[in-house]
Amino acid sequence: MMSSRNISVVRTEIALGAEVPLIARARHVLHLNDMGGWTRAALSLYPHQWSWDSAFIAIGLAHLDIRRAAQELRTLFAHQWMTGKVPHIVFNPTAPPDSYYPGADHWACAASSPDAPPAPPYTSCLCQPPVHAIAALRIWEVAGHVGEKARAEATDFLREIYPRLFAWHRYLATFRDPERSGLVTIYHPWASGTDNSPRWDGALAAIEVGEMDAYPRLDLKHIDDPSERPASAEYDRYLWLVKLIKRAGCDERAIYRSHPFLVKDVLFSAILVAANEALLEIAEVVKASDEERELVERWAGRGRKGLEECWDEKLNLCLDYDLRADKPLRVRTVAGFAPLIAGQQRPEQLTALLGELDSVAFAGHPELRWPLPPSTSPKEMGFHARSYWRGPVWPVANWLLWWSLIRAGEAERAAQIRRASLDQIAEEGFAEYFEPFSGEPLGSGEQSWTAAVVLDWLADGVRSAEIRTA
Ligand code: 9WN
Repeated sequence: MMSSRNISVVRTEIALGAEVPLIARARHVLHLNDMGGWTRAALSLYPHQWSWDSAFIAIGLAHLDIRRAAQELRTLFAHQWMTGKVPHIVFNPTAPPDSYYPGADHWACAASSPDAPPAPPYTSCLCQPPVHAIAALRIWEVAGHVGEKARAEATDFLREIYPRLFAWHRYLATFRDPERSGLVTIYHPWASGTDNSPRWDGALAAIEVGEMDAYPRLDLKHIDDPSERPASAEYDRYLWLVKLIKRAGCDERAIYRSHPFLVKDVLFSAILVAANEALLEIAEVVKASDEERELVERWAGRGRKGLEECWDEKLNLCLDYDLRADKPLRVRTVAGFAPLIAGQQRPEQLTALLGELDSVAFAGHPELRWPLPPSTSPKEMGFHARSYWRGPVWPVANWLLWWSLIRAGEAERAAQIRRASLDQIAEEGFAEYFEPFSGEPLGSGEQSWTAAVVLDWLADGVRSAEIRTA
């Protein structure tokens, strides 16, 4: 099981003075995006509440204000569906109508599903990787360092959120894995959180886009260079898949029967394994029933088994599986480190994964500005240094690797990722992602989750209390 004690293993001595400007800047980004009870993912490009962004944001907020961190998750889970699904976006009713597409109007259909929460606010009917239990546990751990009152409040929060987290994980283990493979099925690249990754190219190529109305690329208004965002051919497919999901009435079973994009996502599944471990720790705190704990343990075990079956010995990585084509999607991306993220990997597998991470295919590439893994290996055909998840370095992906390396007992490697990430952000700002060779900040500026992971990394070297007052 994951231990809160391990988290502080890589504490390094940082002079508080040297880091204060970064702390203040990170606080400023979260403050700027604070909508009162929830945080927009970014100032202009993403004016709504995104599911996994909010989980990372809660982790960062824990170091500033425990109550506000808890509120971030509470607000998100207030829009949980009857099935247990946590929607990938909760739309901000006050966002200008032409700020994001597809927005609330486009997804309003989801509200007609008998499983949807009351609207407005509207939600999408997709979901994103389940970082939430990890975040809830992190809030409770940080509260323990703050003092008895904070810990007691955080324990109350865990009691409140536990049944919702349990329902969320049960939804993923059932609706999203009818085969009981331990692997989560996604039916849209947006659900993976790594939208235009070449992980999905093979599965998307098989999709024939039918009749569609013209649509606006509002996302392109917020960035300088269109190549930083997904291409039109990709967007056509994203919107076609949304159309099919709407046509199926957002009904999970109907989608599963007819949808052309059904993929077992190893990164999503690995995060779920780690989140189930976190949920077990939460279950212990809130004294959940033995029956529920056994179920969560079973889900985690099944997840590990499923990931094992997706292991590719030649690539030393885990591969997603295309259910429609009935074959693995053979592309080297950061998602391939899934067993590391799930934790408790076999020793030989850990060695293989670390070798891959350090190799020229990832963080050991000699031309990198910082030794941080590009989202897609530069050795892949689908690699593109500026395009979104096709190559740029993403701080949240690095946070996941850092956190996983600590749990795997790889403190030194974890410290390297943390240091390089902090250097990158201190120099280039709180961008959504970075060009791996030049280090240029790309995508959105003032991205909330970038600020959040910075706060969590800094808490590793300075106490949260000092972050609160900096
Ligand atoms: C679609 C908000 C989200 C992240 C995703 C990232 C991007 C949206 C988009 O932004 O996705 O959900 O419009 O591109 O890929 O991981 O949650 O930050």
